[in-house]
Amino acid sequence: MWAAERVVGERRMRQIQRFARNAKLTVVCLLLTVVVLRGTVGAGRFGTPQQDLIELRQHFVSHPHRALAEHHDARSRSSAAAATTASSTTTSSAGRQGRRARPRRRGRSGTRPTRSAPRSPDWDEQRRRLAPPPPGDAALPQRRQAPGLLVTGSSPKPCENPVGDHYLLKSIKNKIDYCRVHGIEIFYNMALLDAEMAGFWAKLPLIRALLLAHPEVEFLWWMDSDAMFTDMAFELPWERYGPYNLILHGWDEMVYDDKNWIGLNTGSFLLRNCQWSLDMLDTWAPMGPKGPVRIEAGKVLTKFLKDRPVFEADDQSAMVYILATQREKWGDKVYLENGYYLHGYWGILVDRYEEMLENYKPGLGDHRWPLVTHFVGCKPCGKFGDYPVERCLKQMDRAFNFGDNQILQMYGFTHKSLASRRVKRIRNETSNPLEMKDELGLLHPSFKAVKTTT
Ligand SMILES: [Mn+2]
Repeated sequence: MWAAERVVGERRMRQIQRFARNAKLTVVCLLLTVVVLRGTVGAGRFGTPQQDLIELRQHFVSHPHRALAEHHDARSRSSAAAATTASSTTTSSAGRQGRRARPRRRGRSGTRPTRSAPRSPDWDEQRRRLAPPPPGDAALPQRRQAPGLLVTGSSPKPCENPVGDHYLLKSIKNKIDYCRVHGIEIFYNMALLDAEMAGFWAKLPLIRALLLAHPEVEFLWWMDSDAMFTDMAFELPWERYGPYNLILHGWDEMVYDDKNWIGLNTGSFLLRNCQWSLDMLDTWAPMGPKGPVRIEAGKVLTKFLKDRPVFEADDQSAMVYILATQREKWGDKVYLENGYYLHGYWGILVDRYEEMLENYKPGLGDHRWPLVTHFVGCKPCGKFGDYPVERCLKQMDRAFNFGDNQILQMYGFTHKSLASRRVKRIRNETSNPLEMKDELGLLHPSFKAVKTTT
Protein backbone atom coordinates (compact mmCIF):
# COMPACT_ATOMS: atom_id res chain seq x y z
CA MET A 1 0.00 0.00 0.00
CA TRP A 2 2.68 2.48 1.15
CA ALA A 3 5.05 1.37 -1.60
CA ALA A 4 2.33 1.75 -4.22
CA GLU A 5 1.63 5.29 -3.09
CA ARG A 6 5.32 6.11 -3.29
CA VAL A 7 5.46 4.70 -6.82
CA VAL A 8 2.51 6.86 -7.90
CA GLY A 9 4.00 9.94 -6.23
CA GLU A 10 7.33 9.44 -7.95
CA ARG A 11 5.62 9.07 -11.29
CA ARG A 12 3.69 12.30 -10.67
CA MET A 13 6.88 14.03 -9.62
CA ARG A 14 8.54 12.96 -12.88
CA GLN A 15 5.47 14.15 -14.85
CA ILE A 16 5.61 17.54 -13.17
CA GLN A 17 9.35 17.87 -13.83
CA ARG A 18 8.88 16.91 -17.48
CA PHE A 19 6.03 19.42 -17.81
CA ALA A 20 8.18 22.16 -16.29
CA ARG A 21 11.03 21.40 -18.73
CA ASN A 22 8.64 21.45 -21.72
CA ALA A 23 7.05 24.67 -20.56
CA LYS A 24 10.46 26.35 -20.24
CA LEU A 25 11.35 25.23 -23.78
CA THR A 26 8.00 26.48 -25.11
CA VAL A 27 8.48 29.88 -23.51
CA VAL A 28 12.00 30.20 -24.96
CA CYS A 29 10.71 29.21 -28.42
CA LEU A 30 7.86 31.69 -28.15
CA LEU A 31 10.26 34.47 -27.15
CA LEU A 32 12.55 33.66 -30.06
CA THR A 33 9.63 33.66 -32.48
CA VAL A 34 8.48 37.06 -31.28
CA VAL A 35 12.00 38.48 -31.55
CA VAL A 36 12.46 37.13 -35.06
CA LEU A 37 9.02 38.29 -36.23
CA ARG A 38 9.52 41.72 -34.71
CA GLY A 39 12.79 42.06 -36.61
CA THR A 40 11.63 40.86 -40.01
CA VAL A 41 8.00 41.88 -40.26
CA GLY A 42 8.04 44.99 -38.14
CA ALA A 43 5.69 46.12 -35.43
CA GLY A 44 3.44 47.95 -37.87
CA ARG A 45 1.70 44.77 -38.94
CA PHE A 46 0.50 44.28 -35.39
CA GLY A 47 -0.28 47.92 -34.80
CA THR A 48 -3.46 49.89 -35.23
CA PRO A 49 -4.92 50.34 -38.72
CA GLN A 50 -3.65 53.92 -38.62
CA GLN A 51 -0.11 52.71 -37.94
CA ASP A 52 -0.47 50.24 -40.79
CA LEU A 53 -1.52 52.99 -43.14
CA ILE A 54 1.31 55.30 -42.14
CA GLU A 55 3.88 52.57 -42.50
CA LEU A 56 2.62 51.47 -45.89
CA ARG A 57 2.42 55.04 -47.04
CA GLN A 58 5.98 55.73 -45.95
CA HIS A 59 6.98 52.52 -47.60
CA PHE A 60 5.45 53.57 -50.92
CA VAL A 61 6.23 57.25 -50.75
CA SER A 62 9.77 57.21 -49.46
CA HIS A 63 11.04 54.64 -51.93
CA PRO A 64 9.21 55.57 -55.10
CA HIS A 65 11.85 54.12 -57.37
CA ARG A 66 11.95 50.81 -55.61
CA ALA A 67 9.33 48.93 -57.58
CA LEU A 68 10.56 49.82 -61.03
CA ALA A 69 14.16 49.40 -59.91
CA GLU A 70 13.31 45.98 -58.53
CA HIS A 71 11.68 45.14 -61.80
CA HIS A 72 14.80 46.04 -63.68
CA ASP A 73 16.53 43.78 -61.24
CA ALA A 74 14.03 40.98 -61.71
CA ARG A 75 14.17 41.37 -65.44
CA SER A 76 17.92 41.19 -65.65
CA ARG A 77 17.96 38.21 -63.34
CA SER A 78 15.24 36.43 -65.26
CA SER A 79 17.00 37.05 -68.53
CA ALA A 80 20.15 35.64 -66.96
CA ALA A 81 18.12 32.65 -65.83
CA ALA A 82 16.67 32.34 -69.32
CA ALA A 83 20.17 32.30 -70.76
CA THR A 84 21.36 29.55 -68.46
CA THR A 85 18.26 27.40 -68.87
CA ALA A 86 17.69 28.14 -72.53
CA SER A 87 17.77 24.48 -73.49
CA SER A 88 14.90 23.57 -71.18
CA THR A 89 12.75 26.59 -71.90
CA THR A 90 9.06 26.00 -72.46
CA THR A 91 6.33 28.47 -73.26
CA SER A 92 5.29 28.71 -69.64
CA SER A 93 8.79 29.10 -68.32
CA ALA A 94 8.75 32.87 -68.56
CA GLY A 95 6.24 33.07 -65.74
CA ARG A 96 8.16 30.59 -63.61
CA GLN A 97 11.40 32.44 -64.11
CA GLY A 98 9.65 35.65 -63.30
CA ARG A 99 8.49 34.18 -60.02
CA ARG A 100 11.83 32.58 -59.26
CA ALA A 101 13.64 35.78 -60.04
CA ARG A 102 11.32 37.87 -57.93
CA PRO A 103 13.51 39.88 -55.60
CA ARG A 104 12.92 39.22 -51.93
CA ARG A 105 10.90 41.89 -50.24
CA ARG A 106 13.31 43.48 -47.88
CA GLY A 107 12.58 43.95 -44.19
CA ARG A 108 12.85 47.32 -42.60
CA SER A 109 16.55 46.91 -42.00
CA GLY A 110 17.16 45.25 -45.35
CA THR A 111 19.19 46.77 -48.12
CA ARG A 112 17.61 48.44 -51.09
CA PRO A 113 18.08 46.50 -54.31
CA THR A 114 20.70 47.88 -56.62
CA ARG A 115 19.55 49.32 -59.89
CA SER A 116 20.72 47.48 -62.94
CA ALA A 117 19.46 50.06 -65.42
CA PRO A 118 20.74 53.62 -65.16
CA ARG A 119 17.97 56.10 -64.55
CA SER A 120 17.80 59.17 -66.68
CA PRO A 121 18.45 62.07 -64.31
CA ASP A 122 17.09 64.69 -66.65
CA TRP A 123 14.99 63.29 -69.42
CA ASP A 124 13.81 66.76 -70.45
CA GLU A 125 17.35 67.78 -71.36
CA GLN A 126 18.11 64.46 -73.05
CA ARG A 127 14.90 64.64 -75.03
CA ARG A 128 15.75 68.10 -76.35
CA ARG A 129 19.07 66.76 -77.58
CA LEU A 130 17.61 63.54 -79.04
CA ALA A 131 14.62 65.11 -80.74
CA PRO A 132 14.94 68.85 -81.17
CA PRO A 133 11.76 70.51 -82.42
CA PRO A 134 11.95 71.11 -86.18
CA PRO A 135 12.91 74.72 -87.08
CA GLY A 136 10.07 77.08 -87.78
CA ASP A 137 7.63 74.72 -86.17
CA ALA A 138 6.53 77.13 -83.50
CA ALA A 139 3.96 78.66 -85.82
CA LEU A 140 2.21 75.35 -86.30
CA PRO A 141 -0.55 74.23 -83.94
CA GLN A 142 0.60 72.33 -80.94
CA ARG A 143 -0.48 68.94 -82.17
CA ARG A 144 1.63 69.40 -85.27
CA GLN A 145 4.83 70.14 -83.41
CA ALA A 146 3.80 67.47 -80.94
CA PRO A 147 3.24 64.09 -82.54
CA GLY A 148 0.92 61.89 -80.59
CA LEU A 149 1.22 58.18 -79.99
CA LEU A 150 -1.81 56.14 -79.03
CA VAL A 151 -0.87 53.08 -77.01
CA THR A 152 -3.16 50.16 -76.38
CA GLY A 153 -2.86 46.41 -76.13
CA SER A 154 -4.15 43.11 -74.91
CA SER A 155 -3.00 39.91 -73.27
CA PRO A 156 -0.31 37.77 -74.97
CA LYS A 157 -2.69 34.81 -74.71
CA PRO A 158 -5.80 34.14 -76.77
CA CYS A 159 -9.03 35.13 -75.03
CA GLU A 160 -10.57 32.61 -72.64
CA ASN A 161 -13.83 33.36 -74.37
CA PRO A 162 -12.92 32.89 -78.06
CA VAL A 163 -15.33 35.56 -79.33
CA GLY A 164 -13.36 38.05 -77.24
CA ASP A 165 -10.56 38.05 -79.80
CA HIS A 166 -13.03 39.23 -82.44
CA TYR A 167 -13.97 42.17 -80.21
CA LEU A 168 -10.31 43.01 -79.65
CA LEU A 169 -9.98 43.15 -83.42
CA LYS A 170 -12.98 45.47 -83.67
CA SER A 171 -11.53 47.60 -80.94
CA ILE A 172 -8.15 48.05 -82.64
CA LYS A 173 -9.82 48.64 -86.04
CA ASN A 174 -11.81 51.40 -84.38
CA LYS A 175 -8.66 52.99 -82.94
CA ILE A 176 -6.75 52.70 -86.23
CA ASP A 177 -9.58 54.61 -87.91
CA TYR A 178 -9.57 57.43 -85.39
CA CYS A 179 -5.79 57.72 -85.37
CA ARG A 180 -5.47 57.69 -89.17
CA VAL A 181 -7.96 60.52 -89.44
CA HIS A 182 -6.22 62.55 -86.73
CA GLY A 183 -2.61 61.86 -87.64
CA ILE A 184 -1.76 59.91 -84.49
CA GLU A 185 0.59 56.92 -84.48
CA ILE A 186 -0.51 53.65 -82.87
CA PHE A 187 1.40 51.15 -80.79
CA TYR A 188 -0.35 47.87 -80.00
CA ASN A 189 1.27 45.85 -77.27
CA MET A 190 0.82 42.12 -76.66
CA ALA A 191 3.91 41.44 -74.58
CA LEU A 192 3.93 41.33 -70.81
CA LEU A 193 7.05 43.41 -70.24
CA ASP A 194 7.16 42.74 -66.54
CA ALA A 195 5.75 39.53 -65.11
CA GLU A 196 5.03 41.20 -61.76
CA MET A 197 3.07 44.02 -63.31
CA ALA A 198 0.42 41.83 -64.93
CA GLY A 199 -3.19 42.91 -65.34
CA PHE A 200 -4.19 46.56 -65.11
CA TRP A 201 -0.63 47.47 -64.12
CA ALA A 202 0.99 46.17 -67.33
CA LYS A 203 0.61 49.55 -69.02
CA LEU A 204 3.08 51.25 -66.65
CA PRO A 205 6.34 49.58 -67.69
CA LEU A 206 5.13 49.73 -71.29
CA ILE A 207 4.46 53.46 -71.17
CA ARG A 208 7.81 54.10 -69.53
CA ALA A 209 9.67 52.15 -72.21
CA LEU A 210 7.81 53.93 -75.01
CA LEU A 211 8.40 57.43 -73.62
CA LEU A 212 12.14 56.78 -73.45
CA ALA A 213 12.29 55.13 -76.87
CA HIS A 214 10.32 57.90 -78.59
CA PRO A 215 11.72 61.29 -77.61
CA GLU A 216 9.99 62.73 -80.69
CA VAL A 217 6.59 61.94 -79.16
CA GLU A 218 5.22 64.80 -77.06
CA PHE A 219 2.03 63.17 -75.82
CA LEU A 220 1.33 59.51 -75.27
CA TRP A 221 -2.33 58.54 -75.20
CA TRP A 222 -3.11 55.35 -73.33
CA MET A 223 -6.37 53.68 -74.18
CA ASP A 224 -7.77 50.40 -72.83
CA SER A 225 -8.75 47.67 -75.25
CA ASP A 226 -12.30 47.87 -73.85
CA ALA A 227 -12.69 51.50 -74.91
CA MET A 228 -13.83 52.60 -78.38
CA PHE A 229 -13.94 55.88 -80.23
CA THR A 230 -17.53 56.92 -80.86
CA ASP A 231 -16.74 60.40 -82.21
CA MET A 232 -14.37 60.15 -85.14
CA ALA A 233 -14.51 63.90 -85.84
CA PHE A 234 -13.64 65.22 -82.38
CA GLU A 235 -10.14 66.65 -82.16
CA LEU A 236 -8.57 66.85 -78.71
CA PRO A 237 -8.25 70.43 -77.42
CA TRP A 238 -4.45 70.19 -77.35
CA GLU A 239 -4.00 73.91 -76.75
CA ARG A 240 -5.81 73.55 -73.42
CA TYR A 241 -3.11 71.17 -72.16
CA GLY A 242 -0.08 73.39 -72.66
CA PRO A 243 0.78 73.69 -68.94
CA TYR A 244 -0.21 70.10 -68.06
CA ASN A 245 1.56 66.76 -68.14
CA LEU A 246 -1.20 64.31 -67.26
CA ILE A 247 -4.76 64.56 -68.52
CA LEU A 248 -7.35 62.19 -67.13
CA HIS A 249 -11.11 62.15 -67.30
CA GLY A 250 -12.29 63.12 -63.84
CA TRP A 251 -13.48 65.74 -61.39
CA ASP A 252 -11.36 67.76 -58.95
CA GLU A 253 -13.90 67.57 -56.09
CA MET A 254 -14.38 63.82 -56.44
CA VAL A 255 -10.63 63.18 -56.35
CA TYR A 256 -9.27 65.80 -53.95
CA ASP A 257 -12.25 66.29 -51.61
CA ASP A 258 -14.21 63.04 -51.68
CA LYS A 259 -11.22 60.80 -52.41
CA ASN A 260 -13.63 58.72 -54.44
CA TRP A 261 -12.03 55.82 -56.28
CA ILE A 262 -14.06 56.58 -59.38
CA GLY A 263 -13.23 60.31 -59.24
CA LEU A 264 -11.08 59.73 -62.31
CA ASN A 265 -10.59 56.98 -64.88
CA THR A 266 -7.30 55.52 -66.08
CA GLY A 267 -8.75 53.72 -69.11
CA SER A 268 -7.96 56.63 -71.43
CA PHE A 269 -5.46 59.33 -70.51
CA LEU A 270 -2.74 61.56 -71.95
CA LEU A 271 0.79 61.72 -70.62
CA ARG A 272 3.40 64.23 -71.73
CA ASN A 273 6.84 62.88 -72.54
CA CYS A 274 8.94 64.56 -69.83
CA GLN A 275 10.85 63.91 -66.62
CA TRP A 276 7.77 64.73 -64.53
CA SER A 277 5.93 61.83 -66.17
CA LEU A 278 8.78 59.39 -65.51
CA ASP A 279 8.73 60.48 -61.87
CA MET A 280 4.97 60.01 -61.78
CA LEU A 281 5.28 56.49 -63.21
CA ASP A 282 7.84 55.69 -60.51
CA THR A 283 5.46 56.96 -57.84
CA TRP A 284 2.54 55.12 -59.39
CA ALA A 285 4.17 51.72 -59.84
CA PRO A 286 5.07 50.54 -56.31
CA MET A 287 1.56 49.27 -55.51
CA GLY A 288 1.59 47.14 -58.65
CA PRO A 289 3.76 44.06 -58.08
CA LYS A 290 1.40 41.11 -57.86
CA GLY A 291 1.20 39.04 -54.72
CA PRO A 292 1.44 40.36 -51.16
CA VAL A 293 2.38 43.92 -52.17
CA ARG A 294 -0.66 44.36 -54.40
CA ILE A 295 -2.94 42.71 -51.83
CA GLU A 296 -1.69 44.80 -48.91
CA ALA A 297 -1.81 47.97 -50.97
CA GLY A 298 -5.39 47.09 -51.92
CA LYS A 299 -6.35 47.11 -48.24
CA VAL A 300 -4.81 50.55 -47.79
CA LEU A 301 -6.67 51.87 -50.83
CA THR A 302 -10.02 50.45 -49.75
CA LYS A 303 -9.58 51.99 -46.31
CA PHE A 304 -8.54 55.37 -47.66
CA LEU A 305 -10.80 55.79 -50.70
CA LYS A 306 -14.53 56.35 -50.78
CA ASP A 307 -16.79 53.51 -51.94
CA ARG A 308 -13.92 51.28 -53.03
CA PRO A 309 -14.77 47.56 -52.82
CA VAL A 310 -12.29 45.17 -51.24
CA PHE A 311 -9.88 43.97 -53.91
CA GLU A 312 -6.19 44.11 -54.72
CA ALA A 313 -4.57 47.40 -55.66
CA ASP A 314 -5.52 48.72 -59.10
CA ASP A 315 -3.85 51.51 -61.06
CA GLN A 316 -6.90 53.78 -60.95
CA SER A 317 -7.27 53.72 -57.17
CA ALA A 318 -3.52 54.22 -56.81
CA MET A 319 -3.71 57.35 -58.98
CA VAL A 320 -6.57 58.80 -56.90
CA TYR A 321 -4.58 57.98 -53.77
CA ILE A 322 -1.43 59.71 -55.05
CA LEU A 323 -3.31 62.83 -56.13
CA ALA A 324 -5.37 63.01 -52.93
CA THR A 325 -2.39 62.52 -50.63
CA GLN A 326 0.23 64.50 -52.60
CA ARG A 327 -1.74 67.24 -54.31
CA GLU A 328 0.99 69.86 -53.70
CA LYS A 329 3.53 67.70 -55.46
CA TRP A 330 1.55 66.67 -58.55
CA GLY A 331 -1.74 68.55 -58.67
CA ASP A 332 -0.67 71.60 -60.67
CA LYS A 333 0.43 69.47 -63.63
CA VAL A 334 -2.64 67.23 -63.66
CA TYR A 335 -5.72 68.23 -65.62
CA LEU A 336 -8.93 66.44 -64.74
CA GLU A 337 -11.00 66.77 -67.89
CA ASN A 338 -14.77 66.59 -67.96
CA GLY A 339 -15.57 69.00 -70.78
CA TYR A 340 -15.88 66.03 -73.12
CA TYR A 341 -15.67 62.26 -72.79
CA LEU A 342 -11.98 61.40 -72.85
CA HIS A 343 -13.44 58.37 -71.13
CA GLY A 344 -17.19 57.78 -71.16
CA TYR A 345 -18.88 55.13 -69.09
CA TRP A 346 -20.84 52.89 -71.46
CA GLY A 347 -23.72 52.36 -69.04
CA ILE A 348 -24.94 55.95 -69.48
CA LEU A 349 -24.21 56.26 -73.20
CA VAL A 350 -25.03 53.18 -75.25
CA ASP A 351 -28.81 53.42 -74.94
CA ARG A 352 -28.77 57.02 -76.13
CA TYR A 353 -27.00 56.56 -79.49
CA GLU A 354 -30.27 56.77 -81.48
CA GLU A 355 -31.21 59.96 -79.66
CA MET A 356 -27.77 61.42 -80.46
CA LEU A 357 -28.11 60.46 -84.13
CA GLU A 358 -31.41 62.26 -84.25
CA ASN A 359 -30.30 65.48 -82.59
CA TYR A 360 -26.59 66.01 -83.09
CA LYS A 361 -23.58 65.60 -85.36
CA PRO A 362 -20.14 64.12 -84.66
CA GLY A 363 -17.43 66.50 -83.45
CA LEU A 364 -18.89 67.42 -80.07
CA GLY A 365 -17.16 64.75 -77.97
CA ASP A 366 -19.39 65.25 -74.93
CA HIS A 367 -22.71 63.79 -73.72
CA ARG A 368 -24.25 64.81 -77.06
CA TRP A 369 -21.78 62.72 -79.04
CA PRO A 370 -19.20 61.02 -76.81
CA LEU A 371 -15.58 60.82 -77.97
CA VAL A 372 -14.99 57.54 -76.16
CA THR A 373 -17.32 54.81 -74.94
CA HIS A 374 -15.50 52.73 -72.36
CA PHE A 375 -16.82 49.29 -71.43
CA VAL A 376 -15.78 49.39 -67.81
CA GLY A 377 -16.54 46.11 -66.05
CA CYS A 378 -17.06 44.18 -69.28
CA LYS A 379 -14.57 41.39 -69.78
CA PRO A 380 -15.32 40.07 -73.27
CA CYS A 381 -11.92 38.43 -73.39
CA GLY A 382 -12.03 36.87 -69.95
CA LYS A 383 -14.60 34.65 -68.34
CA PHE A 384 -15.88 36.79 -65.49
CA GLY A 385 -16.95 40.40 -65.82
CA ASP A 386 -19.25 42.55 -63.71
CA TYR A 387 -21.93 42.42 -66.40
CA PRO A 388 -23.45 39.58 -68.48
CA VAL A 389 -21.24 38.91 -71.50
CA GLU A 390 -24.18 38.98 -73.97
CA ARG A 391 -25.17 42.47 -72.86
CA CYS A 392 -21.58 43.67 -73.15
CA LEU A 393 -21.07 42.21 -76.61
CA LYS A 394 -24.36 43.58 -77.90
CA GLN A 395 -23.54 47.07 -76.66
CA MET A 396 -19.95 46.86 -77.92
CA ASP A 397 -21.34 46.09 -81.38
CA ARG A 398 -23.55 49.16 -81.14
CA ALA A 399 -20.65 51.39 -80.07
CA PHE A 400 -18.44 49.99 -82.82
CA ASN A 401 -21.08 50.51 -85.52
CA PHE A 402 -21.87 53.99 -84.20
CA GLY A 403 -18.21 54.95 -84.68
CA ASP A 404 -17.80 52.94 -87.87
CA ASN A 405 -20.69 54.72 -89.57
CA GLN A 406 -18.68 57.94 -89.38
CA ILE A 407 -15.85 56.22 -91.22
CA LEU A 408 -18.07 54.45 -93.75
CA GLN A 409 -19.90 57.68 -94.68
CA MET A 410 -16.70 58.88 -96.34
CA TYR A 411 -17.03 56.01 -98.78
CA GLY A 412 -20.77 56.21 -99.21
CA PHE A 413 -21.87 53.44 -96.87
CA THR A 414 -23.50 52.97 -93.48
CA HIS A 415 -24.48 50.08 -91.25
CA LYS A 416 -28.06 48.95 -91.78
CA SER A 417 -28.64 49.54 -88.07
CA LEU A 418 -26.48 49.96 -85.00
CA ALA A 419 -27.04 46.28 -84.29
CA SER A 420 -26.10 45.10 -87.77
CA ARG A 421 -22.81 44.08 -89.29
CA ARG A 422 -24.32 44.59 -92.75
CA VAL A 423 -23.97 47.86 -94.60
CA LYS A 424 -25.95 49.71 -97.24
CA ARG A 425 -25.17 52.43 -99.75
CA ILE A 426 -26.10 55.98 -98.77
CA ARG A 427 -25.49 57.57 -102.19
CA ASN A 428 -25.11 56.62 -105.79
CA GLU A 429 -21.76 55.60 -107.07
CA THR A 430 -19.96 58.34 -108.92
CA SER A 431 -17.18 58.30 -111.46
CA ASN A 432 -16.12 61.77 -110.38
CA PRO A 433 -14.15 61.71 -107.12
CA LEU A 434 -14.66 65.46 -106.69
CA GLU A 435 -18.36 64.82 -106.21
CA MET A 436 -17.66 62.66 -103.20
CA LYS A 437 -19.38 64.18 -100.23
CA ASP A 438 -17.53 64.17 -96.93
CA GLU A 439 -19.80 65.91 -94.49
CA LEU A 440 -17.52 65.51 -91.51
CA GLY A 441 -14.33 66.57 -93.26
CA LEU A 442 -12.63 63.32 -92.30
CA LEU A 443 -11.50 62.31 -95.76
CA HIS A 444 -8.80 64.97 -96.01
CA PRO A 445 -8.08 65.60 -92.38
CA SER A 446 -4.89 67.61 -92.97
CA PHE A 447 -7.23 70.58 -93.34
CA LYS A 448 -8.01 70.27 -89.67
CA ALA A 449 -4.43 70.83 -88.62
CA VAL A 450 -4.09 73.98 -90.74
CA LYS A 451 -7.47 75.26 -89.64
CA THR A 452 -6.47 75.41 -85.98
CA THR A 453 -3.31 77.44 -86.67
CA THR A 454 -4.78 80.87 -86.05
MN1 LIG B 1 -11.09 49.43 -69.28
